[in-house]
Order: sequence, then C-alpha cells, then structure tokens
Amino acid sequence: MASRSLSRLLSLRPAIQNVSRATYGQQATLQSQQVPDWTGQEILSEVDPEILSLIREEKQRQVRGLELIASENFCPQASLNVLSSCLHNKYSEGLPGNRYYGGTEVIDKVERLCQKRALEAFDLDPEKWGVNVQPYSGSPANLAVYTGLLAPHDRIMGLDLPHGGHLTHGFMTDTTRISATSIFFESMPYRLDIKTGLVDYDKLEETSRLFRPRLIISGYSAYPRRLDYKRFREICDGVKAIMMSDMAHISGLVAAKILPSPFDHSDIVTTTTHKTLRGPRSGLIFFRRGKKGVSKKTGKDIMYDYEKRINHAVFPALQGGPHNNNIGGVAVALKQTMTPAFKEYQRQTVLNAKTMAQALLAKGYSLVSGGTENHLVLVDLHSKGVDGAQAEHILELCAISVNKNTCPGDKSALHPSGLRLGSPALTSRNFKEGDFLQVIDFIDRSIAIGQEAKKISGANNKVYYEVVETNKEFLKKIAKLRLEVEDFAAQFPMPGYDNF
Ligand code: DSN
Repeated sequence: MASRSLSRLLSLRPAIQNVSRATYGQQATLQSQQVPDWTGQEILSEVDPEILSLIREEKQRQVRGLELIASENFCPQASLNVLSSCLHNKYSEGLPGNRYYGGTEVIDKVERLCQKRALEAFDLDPEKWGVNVQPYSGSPANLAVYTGLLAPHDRIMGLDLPHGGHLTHGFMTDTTRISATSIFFESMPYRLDIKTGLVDYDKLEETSRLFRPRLIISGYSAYPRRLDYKRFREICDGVKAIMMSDMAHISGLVAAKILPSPFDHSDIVTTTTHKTLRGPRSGLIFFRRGKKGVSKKTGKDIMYDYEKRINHAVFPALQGGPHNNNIGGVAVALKQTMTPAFKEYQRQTVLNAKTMAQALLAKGYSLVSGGTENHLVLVDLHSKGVDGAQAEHILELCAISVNKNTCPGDKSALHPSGLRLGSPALTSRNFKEGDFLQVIDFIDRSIAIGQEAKKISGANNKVYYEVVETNKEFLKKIAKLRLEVEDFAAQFPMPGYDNF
C-alpha cells in the first residue's frame, strides 16, 4: 500500500511542478534561478570567507602568542574531529536507554563509552561512583549539583572569589549577589590566611560550626597549592555537610596522579574537561552511589541518593538536549588521559609552573603562598608599581595572554594587584623549563615597559593607557618586543588543525 502511494506520488510529480510553474509564473522561475541549490556540503571558504578569515586571524594569534591563561589549553585534533562530526545533529534528551527522542541507539553507545572512560580515567569503581557527562560546562555542572542536592536558600560555603574561588562557589559582594549560586542559596565564604596565602582551615571549621552549611566546596580557580581534602572531609563531617570538590583546574593532574585525588574524601566531584584535562569544552559530575553506611537505629543499609537527584537536575531541571559532539570529543580526550604521554605532559606542566615561580622570585616578584605545587602561579604585583590590569594590558600588547587576578585583601576585581600565570597551554606546545625561563624574561621586560610608562603617568590610570598606546617611543619598544615574542612562539608546534 505504501509503495503504491509512493509511486502514484512520483508519477504525479511532473504535473504538480507544471501546476506550480503555471500558478507562480515568471516570478517563481526568477527566484529559482537566484537561489542556488543548497546541499549542505558547501565549505566555509565558499559560504562565509569573513568568518574563515577571523578564524585564521585567531589561529595566528594563538600560534604567534604566548598563552598563559591557567584555565586554557589546546584541544587535540582528534577531539576537534568529533566536535565537527554528525554527532552534533542529534537530540537525545534523557539518559542512555531512556530517551525522549527516537534514533538514539548510536548516541547511547557514545554516551555510555564516555561515562565508562570518565570512571576509568579517575580509577573509580562503577559500583561506588557514577557520572553524568551531559553538563555543558563547569558552571552548569556546579549549579546542577546545588539544584539536585539542596533546597532553595540552603547554605553553602566555598572559597571566596577574591581569595581564589570560583564565581559558582557562591560569590557575592557587600551589596550584590553576583552568582546564581548566591542568588538561590545562602553563601558564606571561607578565605586564605593572608600571611601564608594558604586556605585558613581553622577559620573555615570555626565558621562552619556557626553557619552550619548543607554543602562545602573544596576547589578553586586561582590557588597555587594542594588542598587538604582529608581536612575538608573532617570539617564537613563536623556539621554533616555534603563535600563537593570542584577539580576543574586540576582534573588532568588528578587523572595523571600528579596531585592527590579529591575522590578519596568527597561525596561529589565536578570538573570541566578543557583545562588541564585537555579536551573540548564540557563538564562532568561524579557522584557516590551504592551503600553509604548502616543505620545505628535499624541496622539497615543506608544508600547514597545522589544519582537520581543529580541526573534530574541536569535534565530536565536545567538543561535540554546533551551536546553529543562534545560528549564524543570528551570521550576521545578521556582515552588520551590513560596514555604515558599524558602523564608525562602533566609532570612537565607542574615542572614548568615551578620553573616560572622560581624565575619570578629570582627577578624580585612576590608570589601568593611563595610558590606553586600545581599548574599555576599567582603573582602579587604590589611591589612592582603596576596593577594587574595594567600588567595584563601591556602583556597583551606584547602578544602574551595572561589574566589579572585578585590577591588576598584586594577590593577590586577590575583593578586587582595580581596576575595569574598557568603552564598547561604552552606545555601542550612542548615548552620545557628553559623555554619557560625565556617566557618569564619576556614577561619581565614587558612589565618594565609598563613601569616606565607609570613614571610618566603617575597614578593617573587614563594617562597610563594613553602613554602605552600612543606615545611613539613606547609603541616602538612594544612593537620590537612583540616581534621577538611572536618569532619565539611561532617556532613551537601547535595542537589542532594547521591553519584552522
Ligand atoms: N573561567 C575559568 C577560570 O579562568 O578559572 C573558570 O571557569
């Protein structure tokens, strides 16, 4: 029956076309000439040379610049292949085996493989840990944890943003609740001990006993030291709080066992996938599952109940369809974490960060906490006479990408006194210790130009920027140094596509 209707439809096609030509006449013919056929196989250079040229411009910036933003890295070509694959096209709301859309049999396999590799990458027993691989990135992953495990206005404690925490760890100012985390939940930060630059665990413990949070976050965006996860666990147990670790910055170092694992002590662990883990941009939430303990009253097993609540929070509470091309690309990156080359990369990343720290100290810079144990260094510029924003700006003019950062005690995030420097991206370009010594030399010479400009401008910020951007003598100095930096950077290999 179906094939008879199909052949009747096909036999009618010329007649239908004739009728439509007759109906719309000349105008229809003109339009069909003006609108070229679209196959979907046209390449970017044919369709949009403007965007292509911007991509090439950005590629040149990346190849000829020094990338020191601690949260950035270069995604491998194999993951980029998956990002631009047909996995992108599929809707698959729900979880493998239980979707709201048909046609997901292959996508189910991709997502299950990604889940399996995520657990393997961190040596996790699937009886004890589960993972949701659908969060679009780290911030949605963190919000999903809070949404799933907390009631509105429940209390949380995270490292204060000016002391190295992340926005999603509950950031608010004296007057404004900045992050959704502080809008929907009640946030009390903990901080660093300003003298040592280390997390003030005693104060955190004391405050937690007063504030009684439902959840405490161990994790950071700008902290150069190891966290004491055991101490966090004890503090959480003291107030019956959930312990969530946000290992976004260090997940590659954890997978390679260069840094202690937060999994030993945490209930929940979140991460992004594009920092030290070196995959495409996405997020993961790991949660404990199975038996939690035995009830003293009833003698019955108590089970973790995180899995259902977190899965529900990711979808349908917060997100829609998973980005399957990202999930596939993350699966590829996770496979790479299990290679000896990845472990060696992470070892070199820390060695390079330590080299930066020593070189900076030797040149008279102060570092928050006096050094580093991970992939980043936090430079305190107080003694250098330029602030973090001015330093970031002059470095950018010299083709060096860094970000200004608050140091403990800073009041303004726009004019902080620090710089955050990270080694993961350049280590992916095969930079070794000697290369990082050269990088620090370039940074020091750039900042010296800023210091000279400051002598002319004094405290007037507007004049400072005018001097470095318009004064001919300064422009010449900057251009000369920029060329040196670019020629140096361009010698190193670059992961990804060649010119794209
Ligand atoms: N924005 C990232 C960072 O730079 O640390 C964290 O999400």
